[in-house]
Amino acid sequence: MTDTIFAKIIRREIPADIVYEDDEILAFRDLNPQAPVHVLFIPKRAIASLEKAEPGDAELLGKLQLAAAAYARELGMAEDGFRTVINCNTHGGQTVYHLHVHLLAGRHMHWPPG
Ligand code: DGP
Repeated sequence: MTDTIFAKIIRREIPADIVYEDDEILAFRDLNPQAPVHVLFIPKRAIASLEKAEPGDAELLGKLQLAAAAYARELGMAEDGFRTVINCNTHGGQTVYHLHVHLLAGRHMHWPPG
């Protein structure tokens, strides 16, 4: 897998506004926020996209979602609601090929997405 901007963030080679970290996960504010809270939850062990995820990644994928929900709760934004999104490949709008969960919160979101 080729190196990505997120791998550089994990290695602290470029700065990011990190809001959460554990052994397996790093979370930082999106550079181009689409909501008052827009945080990216990424696995430290890189997976290029959801399409490339394997059965052995199931627990890690669950942990990313749970970390996002826990952070929304910590901010007091979980009861009002939030959205998590994984964009996959070109049609999904993925631009960085290191799997990530977007956490969006702090405004009413609409459906369907554009
Ligand atoms: P996606 O389109 O789902 O692949 O989302 C990639 C997101 O990554 C996009 O919302 C912008 C964000 N992003 C891209 N480069 C950087 C960066 O260098 N720092 C941070 N914090 N976010 C970035």
